[in-house]
Amino acid sequence: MSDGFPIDVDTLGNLKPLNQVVFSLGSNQGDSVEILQEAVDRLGDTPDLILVDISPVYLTAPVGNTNQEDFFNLVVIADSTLEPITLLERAQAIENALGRQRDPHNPGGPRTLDIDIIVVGRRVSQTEDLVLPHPRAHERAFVLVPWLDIERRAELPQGRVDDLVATMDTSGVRKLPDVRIVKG
Ligand code: PH2
Ligand code: MG
Ligand code: MG
Repeated sequence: MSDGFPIDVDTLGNLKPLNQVVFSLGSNQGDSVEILQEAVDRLGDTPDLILVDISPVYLTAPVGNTNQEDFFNLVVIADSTLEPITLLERAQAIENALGRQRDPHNPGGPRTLDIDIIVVGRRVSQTEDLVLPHPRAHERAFVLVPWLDIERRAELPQGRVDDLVATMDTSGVRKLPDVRIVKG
């Protein structure tokens, strides 16, 4: 090639695939809206990760351990070249920085912040630390309803998210039209 930039094999060798990453965020302790905004800001500050879309915020009845406050939940879509394990480490670092206490006796109990990774592109993972796609996302209205708001064609191995939502009880999730979490 006589003009333009030469293509350098070292550069090509370092290219990493860009994946769509779907996060589910939840909080039912502390000032949840402020905590969720801070969490989204910190996700957006992550190198090699770009925020694409943020869902509306929902107030949701607790699933599992029902003896706790309602949750504020939302879904964040990003593009990233980071490995799933790196995304998990980042999510946990943000949880910890924003005051997450882990009670081993009550793992499903109240939390200031929970950041779960729902999918990383079409990557599958079955490690002790991370299962992808998230093994319970397909049955959780507090994940699927906000996700569908920002991605009408979302899919999981169990089916299209719109079909999954159509057959589930969504009475426990209420959109909060006056609450907005925004890109920083
Ligand atoms: N998270 C859980 C368990 N139950 N229920 C709702 N409504 N929202 C959550 O984010 C949630 C839950 C475990 O992380
Ligand atoms: Mg969770
Ligand atoms: Mg979690």
